[in-house]
Amino acid sequence: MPSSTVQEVAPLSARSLHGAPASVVRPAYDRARLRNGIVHLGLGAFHRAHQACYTEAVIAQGDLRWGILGVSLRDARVSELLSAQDNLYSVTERHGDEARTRVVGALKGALFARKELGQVIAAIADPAVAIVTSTVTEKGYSQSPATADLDLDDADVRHDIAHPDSPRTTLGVLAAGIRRRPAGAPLTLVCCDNMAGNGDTLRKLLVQYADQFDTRLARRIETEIGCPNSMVDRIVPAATQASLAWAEARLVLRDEAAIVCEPFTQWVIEDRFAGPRPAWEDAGALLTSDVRPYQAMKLRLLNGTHSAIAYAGQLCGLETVADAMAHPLVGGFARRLMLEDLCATVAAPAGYDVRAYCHDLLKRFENPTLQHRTQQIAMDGTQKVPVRWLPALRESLAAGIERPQLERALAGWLHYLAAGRGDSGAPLVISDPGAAALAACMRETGNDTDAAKAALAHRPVFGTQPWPSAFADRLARHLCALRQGGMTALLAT
Ligand code: CS2
Repeated sequence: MPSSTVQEVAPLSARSLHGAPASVVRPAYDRARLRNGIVHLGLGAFHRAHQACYTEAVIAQGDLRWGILGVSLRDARVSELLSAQDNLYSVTERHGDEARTRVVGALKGALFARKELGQVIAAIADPAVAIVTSTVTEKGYSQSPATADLDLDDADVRHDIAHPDSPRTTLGVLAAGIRRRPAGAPLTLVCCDNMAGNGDTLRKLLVQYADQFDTRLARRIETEIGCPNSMVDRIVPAATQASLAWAEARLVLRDEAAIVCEPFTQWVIEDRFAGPRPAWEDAGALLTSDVRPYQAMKLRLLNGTHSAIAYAGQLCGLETVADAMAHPLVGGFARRLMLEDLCATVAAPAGYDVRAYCHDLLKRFENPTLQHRTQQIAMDGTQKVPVRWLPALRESLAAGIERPQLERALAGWLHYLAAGRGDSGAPLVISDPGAAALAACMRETGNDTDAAKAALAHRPVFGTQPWPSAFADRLARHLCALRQGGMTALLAT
Protein backbone atom coordinates (compact mmCIF):
# COMPACT_ATOMS: atom_id res chain seq x y z
CA MET A 1 0.00 0.00 0.00
CA PRO A 2 1.31 3.45 -0.84
CA SER A 3 2.28 5.30 2.31
CA SER A 4 0.57 8.68 2.69
CA THR A 5 2.86 11.50 3.71
CA VAL A 6 1.60 14.60 5.49
CA GLN A 7 2.81 17.66 3.62
CA GLU A 8 4.65 20.04 6.01
CA VAL A 9 3.44 23.62 5.59
CA ALA A 10 6.31 26.14 5.42
CA PRO A 11 6.43 28.94 7.99
CA LEU A 12 5.57 32.45 6.75
CA SER A 13 8.66 34.45 5.79
CA ALA A 14 9.69 36.97 3.13
CA ARG A 15 10.89 34.10 0.99
CA SER A 16 7.98 31.64 1.49
CA LEU A 17 5.39 34.39 0.89
CA HIS A 18 6.07 34.08 -2.85
CA GLY A 19 4.34 30.72 -2.76
CA ALA A 20 1.11 31.98 -1.13
CA PRO A 21 -2.06 31.88 -3.27
CA ALA A 22 -2.52 34.87 -5.58
CA SER A 23 -5.66 35.90 -3.64
CA VAL A 24 -3.49 36.85 -0.64
CA VAL A 25 -2.70 40.59 -0.81
CA ARG A 26 0.95 41.28 0.06
CA PRO A 27 3.36 44.22 0.25
CA ALA A 28 4.01 45.47 -3.27
CA TYR A 29 6.65 47.96 -2.08
CA ASP A 30 10.31 47.37 -1.40
CA ARG A 31 10.46 46.53 2.32
CA ALA A 32 14.24 46.97 2.33
CA ARG A 33 13.71 50.71 1.70
CA LEU A 34 11.20 51.13 4.53
CA ARG A 35 12.44 53.57 7.17
CA ASN A 36 11.45 53.61 10.82
CA GLY A 37 9.11 56.52 11.61
CA ILE A 38 6.82 54.97 14.24
CA VAL A 39 7.45 53.11 17.48
CA HIS A 40 4.48 51.14 18.77
CA LEU A 41 4.18 50.01 22.40
CA GLY A 42 1.99 46.92 22.96
CA LEU A 43 2.43 44.56 20.04
CA GLY A 44 -0.82 42.65 20.53
CA ALA A 45 -3.32 41.54 17.91
CA PHE A 46 -5.30 44.78 18.10
CA HIS A 47 -2.43 46.98 16.97
CA ARG A 48 -1.47 44.59 14.22
CA ALA A 49 -5.05 44.49 12.91
CA HIS A 50 -5.73 48.20 13.31
CA GLN A 51 -3.13 51.00 13.29
CA ALA A 52 -0.59 48.82 11.44
CA CYS A 53 -3.12 48.22 8.64
CA TYR A 54 -3.77 51.97 8.24
CA THR A 55 -0.02 52.56 8.13
CA GLU A 56 0.45 49.69 5.67
CA ALA A 57 -1.99 51.41 3.30
CA VAL A 58 -0.04 54.70 3.55
CA ILE A 59 3.24 52.89 2.89
CA ALA A 60 1.67 51.06 -0.06
CA GLN A 61 0.93 54.48 -1.57
CA GLY A 62 4.66 55.15 -1.62
CA ASP A 63 5.44 56.98 1.64
CA LEU A 64 8.21 54.75 2.98
CA ARG A 65 8.96 56.89 6.06
CA TRP A 66 6.52 55.07 8.31
CA GLY A 67 7.86 51.62 9.05
CA ILE A 68 6.85 50.51 12.56
CA LEU A 69 9.15 49.25 15.28
CA GLY A 70 6.84 47.15 17.45
CA VAL A 71 7.59 46.75 21.15
CA SER A 72 6.14 44.12 23.38
CA LEU A 73 6.24 45.20 27.03
CA ARG A 74 5.16 42.00 28.77
CA ASP A 75 5.16 39.07 26.40
CA ALA A 76 8.44 37.88 24.88
CA ARG A 77 6.66 35.37 22.65
CA VAL A 78 5.02 37.77 20.23
CA SER A 79 8.23 39.64 19.36
CA GLU A 80 10.12 36.35 19.00
CA LEU A 81 7.65 34.77 16.65
CA LEU A 82 7.30 37.93 14.54
CA SER A 83 11.09 38.24 14.26
CA ALA A 84 11.23 34.60 13.12
CA GLN A 85 8.74 35.49 10.33
CA ASP A 86 10.74 38.50 9.02
CA ASN A 87 8.16 40.63 10.89
CA LEU A 88 5.44 39.55 8.50
CA TYR A 89 1.97 38.46 9.61
CA SER A 90 -1.44 38.06 8.03
CA VAL A 91 -4.77 39.71 8.72
CA THR A 92 -7.90 37.93 7.51
CA GLU A 93 -11.13 39.89 7.59
CA ARG A 94 -14.01 37.49 7.99
CA HIS A 95 -17.79 37.82 8.14
CA GLY A 96 -19.87 34.75 7.35
CA ASP A 97 -18.66 33.30 4.05
CA GLU A 98 -16.73 36.43 3.05
CA ALA A 99 -13.00 36.51 3.79
CA ARG A 100 -10.05 38.56 2.60
CA THR A 101 -6.44 37.91 3.59
CA ARG A 102 -3.49 40.22 3.37
CA VAL A 103 0.06 39.98 4.64
CA VAL A 104 1.24 43.17 6.33
CA GLY A 105 4.81 44.39 5.80
CA ALA A 106 4.72 47.63 7.82
CA LEU A 107 6.49 46.12 10.83
CA LYS A 108 10.22 46.75 10.56
CA GLY A 109 11.22 45.13 13.80
CA ALA A 110 9.76 43.53 16.93
CA LEU A 111 11.44 43.99 20.30
CA PHE A 112 10.79 42.77 23.82
CA ALA A 113 11.30 45.75 26.14
CA ARG A 114 12.50 43.73 29.14
CA LYS A 115 15.32 42.23 27.06
CA GLU A 116 16.04 44.93 24.48
CA LEU A 117 15.33 48.05 26.52
CA GLY A 118 18.31 50.02 25.22
CA GLN A 119 17.13 49.61 21.63
CA VAL A 120 13.57 50.61 22.55
CA ILE A 121 14.70 53.78 24.33
CA ALA A 122 17.09 54.64 21.48
CA ALA A 123 14.26 54.24 18.96
CA ILE A 124 11.97 56.62 20.87
CA ALA A 125 14.88 59.07 21.07
CA ASP A 126 15.61 58.83 17.33
CA PRO A 127 14.62 62.11 15.62
CA ALA A 128 13.51 60.14 12.52
CA VAL A 129 10.77 58.63 14.69
CA ALA A 130 7.93 61.17 14.78
CA ILE A 131 5.21 59.08 16.38
CA VAL A 132 4.81 56.63 19.25
CA THR A 133 1.48 54.82 19.26
CA SER A 134 0.33 52.65 22.17
CA THR A 135 -2.14 49.85 22.90
CA VAL A 136 -1.18 48.63 26.35
CA THR A 137 -4.75 48.18 27.74
CA GLU A 138 -6.45 50.47 30.25
CA LYS A 139 -4.34 49.17 33.13
CA GLY A 140 -1.07 49.79 31.24
CA TYR A 141 -0.87 53.50 32.06
CA SER A 142 -0.25 53.26 35.85
CA GLN A 143 -3.35 55.31 36.61
CA SER A 144 -4.86 55.07 40.07
CA PRO A 145 -8.52 54.22 39.55
CA ALA A 146 -9.48 56.01 42.76
CA THR A 147 -7.86 59.37 41.94
CA ALA A 148 -7.38 59.18 38.15
CA ASP A 149 -3.82 60.39 38.82
CA LEU A 150 -0.51 58.55 38.58
CA ASP A 151 -0.54 55.54 40.91
CA LEU A 152 2.39 56.33 43.18
CA ASP A 153 1.66 53.21 45.26
CA ASP A 154 2.38 50.94 42.32
CA ALA A 155 5.65 49.03 42.79
CA ASP A 156 6.70 49.37 39.14
CA VAL A 157 6.04 53.12 39.15
CA ARG A 158 8.14 53.46 42.30
CA HIS A 159 10.87 51.39 40.68
CA ASP A 160 10.87 53.61 37.58
CA ILE A 161 11.01 56.84 39.58
CA ALA A 162 14.06 55.48 41.42
CA HIS A 163 15.64 54.09 38.20
CA PRO A 164 14.36 56.21 35.30
CA ASP A 165 16.99 54.79 32.93
CA SER A 166 15.88 51.18 33.35
CA PRO A 167 12.10 51.50 33.35
CA ARG A 168 9.47 48.78 33.43
CA THR A 169 6.26 50.75 32.85
CA THR A 170 4.85 52.29 29.67
CA LEU A 171 5.26 55.79 31.13
CA GLY A 172 8.82 54.99 32.21
CA VAL A 173 9.81 53.75 28.75
CA LEU A 174 8.26 56.79 27.06
CA ALA A 175 9.91 59.25 29.42
CA ALA A 176 13.33 57.58 29.11
CA GLY A 177 13.14 57.90 25.31
CA ILE A 178 11.88 61.48 25.33
CA ARG A 179 14.61 62.48 27.79
CA ARG A 180 17.24 61.43 25.24
CA ARG A 181 15.60 63.04 22.21
CA PRO A 182 17.46 66.01 20.85
CA ALA A 183 15.74 69.37 21.28
CA GLY A 184 13.68 70.45 18.27
CA ALA A 185 12.73 66.92 17.17
CA PRO A 186 8.92 66.96 17.37
CA LEU A 187 7.20 63.87 18.74
CA THR A 188 3.55 62.85 18.97
CA LEU A 189 2.18 60.12 21.23
CA VAL A 190 -1.02 58.56 19.95
CA CYS A 191 -2.76 56.60 22.68
CA CYS A 192 -5.02 53.97 21.10
CA ASP A 193 -6.59 52.43 24.19
CA ASN A 194 -10.29 52.49 25.04
CA MET A 195 -10.29 55.35 27.52
CA ALA A 196 -12.21 58.63 27.39
CA GLY A 197 -9.78 61.46 26.64
CA ASN A 198 -7.02 58.88 26.15
CA GLY A 199 -4.44 61.35 24.78
CA ASP A 200 -5.12 63.93 27.49
CA THR A 201 -4.88 61.19 30.12
CA LEU A 202 -1.59 59.92 28.78
CA ARG A 203 -0.10 63.43 28.80
CA LYS A 204 -1.29 64.10 32.36
CA LEU A 205 0.13 60.84 33.71
CA LEU A 206 3.42 61.23 31.85
CA VAL A 207 3.88 64.77 33.19
CA GLN A 208 3.06 63.59 36.74
CA TYR A 209 5.58 60.78 36.37
CA ALA A 210 8.36 63.00 34.97
CA ASP A 211 7.72 65.59 37.69
CA GLN A 212 8.86 63.01 40.25
CA PHE A 213 12.47 63.06 39.06
CA ASP A 214 13.04 65.60 36.26
CA THR A 215 10.89 68.73 36.25
CA ARG A 216 12.49 70.06 33.07
CA LEU A 217 11.44 66.89 31.30
CA ALA A 218 7.93 67.33 32.66
CA ARG A 219 7.71 70.90 31.27
CA ARG A 220 9.03 69.67 27.93
CA ILE A 221 6.35 66.99 27.75
CA GLU A 222 3.71 69.59 28.61
CA THR A 223 4.76 72.03 25.93
CA GLU A 224 6.43 70.10 23.11
CA ILE A 225 4.92 66.64 22.83
CA GLY A 226 1.69 66.11 20.88
CA CYS A 227 -0.93 63.88 22.57
CA PRO A 228 -4.04 63.80 20.38
CA ASN A 229 -7.07 61.88 21.60
CA SER A 230 -8.18 59.04 19.38
CA MET A 231 -11.01 56.58 18.99
CA VAL A 232 -10.09 53.15 17.67
CA ASP A 233 -12.48 50.43 16.63
CA ARG A 234 -12.15 46.94 15.26
CA ILE A 235 -13.23 43.66 16.85
CA VAL A 236 -10.11 41.49 17.04
CA PRO A 237 -10.56 38.23 18.94
CA ALA A 238 -7.49 36.64 20.51
CA ALA A 239 -6.01 33.94 18.28
CA THR A 240 -6.92 30.31 18.93
CA GLN A 241 -5.55 27.06 17.48
CA ALA A 242 -8.65 27.02 15.28
CA SER A 243 -8.12 30.57 13.95
CA LEU A 244 -4.42 29.83 13.25
CA ALA A 245 -5.37 26.65 11.39
CA TRP A 246 -8.00 28.53 9.42
CA ALA A 247 -5.49 31.24 8.42
CA GLU A 248 -3.00 28.53 7.49
CA ALA A 249 -5.48 27.01 5.06
CA ARG A 250 -5.88 30.40 3.34
CA LEU A 251 -2.16 31.20 3.21
CA VAL A 252 -0.91 27.69 2.65
CA LEU A 253 1.82 28.83 5.05
CA ARG A 254 2.03 28.64 8.83
CA ASP A 255 1.64 32.10 10.41
CA GLU A 256 1.98 31.92 14.19
CA ALA A 257 0.92 35.58 14.44
CA ALA A 258 -2.11 35.32 12.15
CA ILE A 259 -5.12 37.46 12.95
CA VAL A 260 -8.71 36.72 12.03
CA CYS A 261 -10.93 39.73 12.68
CA GLU A 262 -14.01 41.52 11.42
CA PRO A 263 -13.95 43.57 8.19
CA PHE A 264 -15.09 46.76 9.99
CA THR A 265 -12.46 49.24 11.09
CA GLN A 266 -12.60 52.86 12.26
CA TRP A 267 -10.04 55.37 13.53
CA VAL A 268 -10.84 58.93 14.51
CA ILE A 269 -7.86 61.04 15.55
CA GLU A 270 -7.51 64.62 16.68
CA ASP A 271 -5.35 66.46 14.20
CA ARG A 272 -2.97 67.80 16.85
CA PHE A 273 0.42 66.43 15.85
CA ALA A 274 3.65 68.06 16.96
CA GLY A 275 5.43 67.06 13.74
CA PRO A 276 4.92 64.99 10.60
CA ARG A 277 2.47 62.10 10.45
CA PRO A 278 1.39 59.47 7.93
CA ALA A 279 -1.54 60.52 5.73
CA TRP A 280 -3.76 58.06 7.61
CA GLU A 281 -6.81 59.86 6.18
CA ASP A 282 -5.86 58.38 2.80
CA ALA A 283 -6.30 54.98 4.43
CA GLY A 284 -9.76 55.84 5.76
CA ALA A 285 -9.01 57.43 9.16
CA LEU A 286 -10.92 60.55 10.13
CA LEU A 287 -8.73 63.43 11.28
CA THR A 288 -10.84 65.88 13.24
CA SER A 289 -10.64 68.68 15.79
CA ASP A 290 -12.62 66.93 18.56
CA VAL A 291 -12.75 63.20 19.14
CA ARG A 292 -14.76 63.20 22.37
CA PRO A 293 -18.23 62.65 20.84
CA TYR A 294 -16.88 59.70 18.84
CA GLN A 295 -15.19 58.26 21.90
CA ALA A 296 -18.32 58.53 24.03
CA MET A 297 -20.47 56.97 21.31
CA LYS A 298 -18.10 54.05 20.81
CA LEU A 299 -17.19 53.44 24.46
CA ARG A 300 -20.81 53.48 25.63
CA LEU A 301 -22.57 51.72 22.76
CA LEU A 302 -19.99 49.23 21.57
CA ASN A 303 -17.81 48.61 24.60
CA GLY A 304 -20.64 49.17 27.10
CA THR A 305 -22.84 46.56 25.44
CA HIS A 306 -19.84 44.28 24.91
CA SER A 307 -19.10 44.20 28.65
CA ALA A 308 -22.75 43.46 29.47
CA ILE A 309 -22.74 40.60 26.95
CA ALA A 310 -19.47 39.35 28.45
CA TYR A 311 -20.73 39.05 32.05
CA ALA A 312 -24.22 37.83 31.15
CA GLY A 313 -22.60 35.39 28.71
CA GLN A 314 -20.13 34.12 31.30
CA LEU A 315 -22.90 33.62 33.87
CA CYS A 316 -25.13 31.83 31.36
CA GLY A 317 -22.34 29.60 30.02
CA LEU A 318 -22.21 31.26 26.57
CA GLU A 319 -18.75 31.09 25.11
CA THR A 320 -18.84 33.70 22.37
CA VAL A 321 -20.50 37.05 21.66
CA ALA A 322 -22.34 35.48 18.72
CA ASP A 323 -23.67 32.70 21.04
CA ALA A 324 -24.85 35.39 23.46
CA MET A 325 -26.56 37.37 20.69
CA ALA A 326 -28.38 34.20 19.56
CA HIS A 327 -29.58 33.45 23.13
CA PRO A 328 -33.18 34.61 23.52
CA LEU A 329 -32.72 36.25 26.93
CA VAL A 330 -29.14 37.52 26.66
CA GLY A 331 -29.49 38.68 23.04
CA GLY A 332 -32.72 40.52 23.84
CA PHE A 333 -31.13 42.11 26.90
CA ALA A 334 -28.10 43.29 24.87
CA ARG A 335 -30.33 44.86 22.21
CA ARG A 336 -32.49 46.70 24.74
CA LEU A 337 -29.48 47.83 26.73
CA MET A 338 -27.93 49.37 23.62
CA LEU A 339 -31.03 50.69 21.86
CA GLU A 340 -32.98 51.89 24.89
CA ASP A 341 -30.66 52.69 27.77
CA LEU A 342 -27.24 53.49 26.33
CA CYS A 343 -28.35 55.10 23.07
CA ALA A 344 -30.39 57.66 25.03
CA THR A 345 -27.23 58.88 26.78
CA VAL A 346 -25.18 59.51 23.63
CA ALA A 347 -24.94 62.82 21.75
CA ALA A 348 -24.35 62.06 18.07
CA PRO A 349 -21.13 63.34 16.51
CA ALA A 350 -21.89 65.77 13.65
CA GLY A 351 -23.59 64.02 10.74
CA TYR A 352 -24.02 60.72 12.61
CA ASP A 353 -27.17 58.65 12.81
CA VAL A 354 -26.69 56.93 16.17
CA ARG A 355 -29.53 54.45 15.65
CA ALA A 356 -28.05 53.29 12.36
CA TYR A 357 -24.69 53.00 14.17
CA CYS A 358 -26.38 50.78 16.80
CA HIS A 359 -27.96 48.52 14.20
CA ASP A 360 -24.60 48.10 12.48
CA LEU A 361 -23.03 47.26 15.84
CA LEU A 362 -25.61 44.58 16.53
CA LYS A 363 -24.83 42.98 13.15
CA ARG A 364 -21.12 43.07 13.99
CA PHE A 365 -21.81 41.32 17.31
CA GLU A 366 -23.87 38.67 15.49
CA ASN A 367 -20.95 37.87 13.12
CA PRO A 368 -21.15 34.06 13.29
CA THR A 369 -17.56 33.35 12.31
CA LEU A 370 -15.66 35.65 14.66
CA GLN A 371 -15.48 33.40 17.77
CA HIS A 372 -15.02 36.42 20.06
CA ARG A 373 -14.91 34.92 23.52
CA THR A 374 -16.97 36.46 26.31
CA GLN A 375 -14.15 35.57 28.70
CA GLN A 376 -11.74 37.81 26.77
CA ILE A 377 -14.04 40.83 27.03
CA ALA A 378 -14.83 40.07 30.68
CA MET A 379 -11.19 40.69 31.65
CA ASP A 380 -10.25 43.81 33.66
CA GLY A 381 -13.82 44.85 34.44
CA THR A 382 -12.72 47.13 37.29
CA GLN A 383 -10.88 49.20 34.65
CA LYS A 384 -13.56 48.99 31.98
CA VAL A 385 -16.83 49.47 33.89
CA PRO A 386 -15.94 52.99 35.14
CA VAL A 387 -15.38 54.07 31.52
CA ARG A 388 -18.13 52.13 29.76
CA TRP A 389 -21.13 52.19 32.13
CA LEU A 390 -20.74 54.54 35.05
CA PRO A 391 -20.69 57.94 33.26
CA ALA A 392 -24.00 57.09 31.52
CA LEU A 393 -25.45 55.83 34.80
CA ARG A 394 -24.35 58.88 36.80
CA GLU A 395 -25.68 61.36 34.25
CA SER A 396 -29.01 59.53 34.05
CA LEU A 397 -29.49 59.21 37.80
CA ALA A 398 -28.61 62.89 38.25
CA ALA A 399 -31.39 63.73 35.78
CA GLY A 400 -33.80 61.46 37.70
CA ILE A 401 -33.85 58.81 34.94
CA GLU A 402 -33.61 55.08 35.69
CA ARG A 403 -31.75 52.84 33.25
CA PRO A 404 -33.21 49.41 34.00
CA GLN A 405 -31.04 47.40 31.60
CA LEU A 406 -27.84 49.11 32.61
CA GLU A 407 -28.67 48.55 36.27
CA ARG A 408 -29.21 44.85 35.55
CA ALA A 409 -25.90 44.72 33.70
CA LEU A 410 -24.13 46.25 36.69
CA ALA A 411 -25.79 43.84 39.13
CA GLY A 412 -24.80 40.95 36.84
CA TRP A 413 -21.16 42.02 36.91
CA LEU A 414 -21.13 42.40 40.71
CA HIS A 415 -22.72 38.99 41.11
CA TYR A 416 -20.19 37.49 38.66
CA LEU A 417 -17.37 38.87 40.85
CA ALA A 418 -18.84 38.03 44.25
CA ALA A 419 -20.20 34.57 43.40
CA GLY A 420 -17.34 33.56 41.09
CA ARG A 421 -19.65 30.89 39.64
CA GLY A 422 -21.96 30.74 36.66
CA ASP A 423 -25.67 29.89 36.81
CA SER A 424 -24.80 26.21 36.41
CA GLY A 425 -22.51 26.34 39.46
CA ALA A 426 -19.37 26.03 37.33
CA PRO A 427 -16.45 28.15 38.61
CA LEU A 428 -15.60 31.19 36.46
CA VAL A 429 -12.12 32.30 35.42
CA ILE A 430 -11.87 35.94 36.52
CA SER A 431 -8.89 37.87 35.20
CA ASP A 432 -8.84 41.33 36.74
CA PRO A 433 -6.26 42.54 39.27
CA GLY A 434 -8.80 44.90 40.84
CA ALA A 435 -11.57 42.31 41.24
CA ALA A 436 -10.56 40.63 44.50
CA ALA A 437 -10.87 43.81 46.59
CA LEU A 438 -14.34 44.62 45.25
CA ALA A 439 -15.56 41.04 45.62
CA ALA A 440 -14.17 40.86 49.17
CA CYS A 441 -16.00 43.98 50.35
CA MET A 442 -19.26 42.54 49.04
CA ARG A 443 -18.67 39.10 50.54
CA GLU A 444 -17.98 40.58 53.97
CA THR A 445 -21.60 41.75 54.21
CA GLY A 446 -24.51 39.63 55.44
CA ASN A 447 -27.26 40.60 53.01
CA ASP A 448 -27.92 42.00 49.52
CA THR A 449 -28.69 45.53 50.72
CA ASP A 450 -25.35 45.81 52.49
CA ALA A 451 -23.56 44.12 49.59
CA ALA A 452 -24.95 46.70 47.12
CA LYS A 453 -23.97 49.55 49.46
CA ALA A 454 -20.49 48.12 50.01
CA ALA A 455 -19.92 47.80 46.28
CA LEU A 456 -21.06 51.37 45.56
CA ALA A 457 -18.75 52.63 48.33
CA HIS A 458 -15.73 50.95 46.72
CA ARG A 459 -14.02 54.10 45.47
CA PRO A 460 -11.50 52.67 42.99
CA VAL A 461 -14.44 51.63 40.83
CA PHE A 462 -17.42 53.74 41.87
CA GLY A 463 -15.65 57.02 42.68
CA THR A 464 -16.03 59.35 45.63
CA GLN A 465 -19.44 60.87 44.93
CA PRO A 466 -22.27 59.06 46.73
CA TRP A 467 -24.85 57.12 44.69
CA PRO A 468 -28.61 57.64 45.28
CA SER A 469 -30.05 55.28 47.89
CA ALA A 470 -33.03 54.33 45.69
CA PHE A 471 -30.51 53.13 43.11
CA ALA A 472 -28.68 51.09 45.76
CA ASP A 473 -32.03 49.50 46.72
CA ARG A 474 -32.76 48.50 43.12
CA LEU A 475 -29.27 47.05 42.83
CA ALA A 476 -29.83 45.04 46.03
CA ARG A 477 -33.09 43.60 44.62
CA HIS A 478 -31.24 42.54 41.48
CA LEU A 479 -28.47 40.94 43.56
CA CYS A 480 -31.13 39.00 45.46
CA ALA A 481 -32.70 37.77 42.20
CA LEU A 482 -29.27 36.78 40.92
CA ARG A 483 -28.38 34.91 44.08
CA GLN A 484 -31.67 33.02 44.02
CA GLY A 485 -32.08 32.26 40.32
CA GLY A 486 -28.96 33.37 38.46
CA MET A 487 -28.64 35.66 35.46
CA THR A 488 -31.37 33.90 33.48
CA ALA A 489 -33.83 34.61 36.30
CA LEU A 490 -32.84 38.27 36.43
CA LEU A 491 -33.17 38.66 32.68
CA ALA A 492 -36.49 36.83 32.60
CA THR A 493 -38.11 39.41 34.92
C1 CS2 B 1 -13.75 44.72 23.89
C2 CS2 B 1 -12.89 45.56 22.95
O1 CS2 B 1 -12.27 43.27 25.02
C3 CS2 B 1 -12.99 44.26 25.12
O2 CS2 B 1 -13.11 44.87 26.16
O3 CS2 B 1 -14.89 45.44 24.24
O4 CS2 B 1 -11.64 45.00 22.77
C4 CS2 B 1 -13.59 45.77 21.60
O5 CS2 B 1 -13.66 44.57 20.87
C5 CS2 B 1 -12.88 46.81 20.79
O6 CS2 B 1 -12.79 48.01 21.53
C6 CS2 B 1 -13.60 47.06 19.48
O7 CS2 B 1 -13.10 48.19 18.88
